[in-house]
Amino acid sequence: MTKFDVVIRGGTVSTASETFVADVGIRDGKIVQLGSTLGPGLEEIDAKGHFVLPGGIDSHVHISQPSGDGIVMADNFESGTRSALFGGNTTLMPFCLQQKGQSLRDALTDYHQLADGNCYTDVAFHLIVTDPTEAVIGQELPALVADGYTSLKVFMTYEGMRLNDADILRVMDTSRRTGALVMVHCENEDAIRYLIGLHEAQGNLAPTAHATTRPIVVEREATHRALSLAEVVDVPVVIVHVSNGPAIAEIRAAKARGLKVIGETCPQYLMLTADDLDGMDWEGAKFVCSPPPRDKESQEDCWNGLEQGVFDLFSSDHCPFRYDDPQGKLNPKGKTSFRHIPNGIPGVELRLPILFSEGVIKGRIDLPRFVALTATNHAKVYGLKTKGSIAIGMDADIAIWDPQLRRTVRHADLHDGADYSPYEGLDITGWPVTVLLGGQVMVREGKLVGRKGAGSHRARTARQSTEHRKTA
Ligand code: DUC
Ligand code: ZN
Ligand code: ZN
Repeated sequence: MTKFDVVIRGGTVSTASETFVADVGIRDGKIVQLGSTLGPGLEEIDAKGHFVLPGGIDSHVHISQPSGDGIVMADNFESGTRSALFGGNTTLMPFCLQQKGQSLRDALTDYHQLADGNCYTDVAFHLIVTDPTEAVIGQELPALVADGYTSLKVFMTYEGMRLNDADILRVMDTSRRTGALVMVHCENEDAIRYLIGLHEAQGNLAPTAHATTRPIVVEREATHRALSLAEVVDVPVVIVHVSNGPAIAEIRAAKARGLKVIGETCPQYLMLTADDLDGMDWEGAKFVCSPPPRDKESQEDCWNGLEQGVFDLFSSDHCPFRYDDPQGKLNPKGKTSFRHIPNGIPGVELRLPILFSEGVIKGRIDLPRFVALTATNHAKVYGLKTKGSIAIGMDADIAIWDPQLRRTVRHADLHDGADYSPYEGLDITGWPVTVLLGGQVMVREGKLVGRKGAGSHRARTARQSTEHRKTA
């Protein structure tokens, strides 16, 4: 009998629907057999007492994204994917930002140059459309969807990035025709501008004003609008990084009307509150992200959304900036006003351990739901056909977890390029210890053994394109 390349023996395997004890046989990078007495492997991994889970897929991360005005993101593809790997992930979906005046193709060329050969995990790029010219809508997007870039994000906030409703409708319409999936960042920029004006007039410039100028109502209104626009165009939509109950209620209502909505939330909305932005001196800058963390009630609402299926996706929105750095949070302007503090926090390495410890260990969600929220649903939603599950024929992207390992978060133990963690001091039970990408051991018992460049970009297949039902 041909040997397996690797056998993971005796672990507790979980998929999105069941949990069972099995050996996992791997050959040529794929899972080829599951059973109780598999033959030998060239490499044997003892997983008794451990969980054998699909490698995490983080479908919302920002890496090496141009951030304007002397600001530099803390992670490039090498550090970002290495950090992700230590957190039990095997695929990341970073955003490729189209800068104003730039073609999507050129943006992708730049992004591939940064990523290719430098990744420890697989990657699949989403596009960010900021300049939806006739050429972008009519030619570039359809061609790129055909080439496997099948999802894109639009912003309703951030001057220079946001689209107006007419342009969002145009992007949604081309997405319906091509089978691309639209993701929307929902915050009302004009309302935020108005509130910023009020705060600045009163001299409220500290980081905490970031949260008060982006209150729940601006997210709720934009969520309602994005869902309404998707309903008009008759297209599925992903509402990303949802932070609170009223926005969740909008998603529930749209689902009840029959719209296909995919909801996403992130660790910061379970673990942080706006009070964290009110730290000593300018320490609150460490927690500035958009939408901002809210309050205890919102945290509870987000947990309920995860438990009850309003959310299909749990992503990190990893968007790291160094804190004590003139190119990061404490840039010269950032020290004078919240308005100039770059938005975003690191989280790619702790997304899975946080949900495991706070969700599975504390009994809020079971292991199959954890797997669905962190891997399987991401693969299904974004068309990563061979990823996200432990099953025959799938890529052998696997994280082996020690469910009893307890560690306190210290940024010094993490692997990202930032100089702090927003979760410093958090006690976590349950960590990934060994991670395989395409059957290759990348992290063994907490030590990096894989090589940079083992991960590569994965093209995807689009959903079925559809006719507008109301024109039929
Ligand atoms: N907000 C975003 O829209 N993107 C990245 C990080 C953030 O805080
Ligand atoms: Zn966003
Ligand atoms: Zn984001």
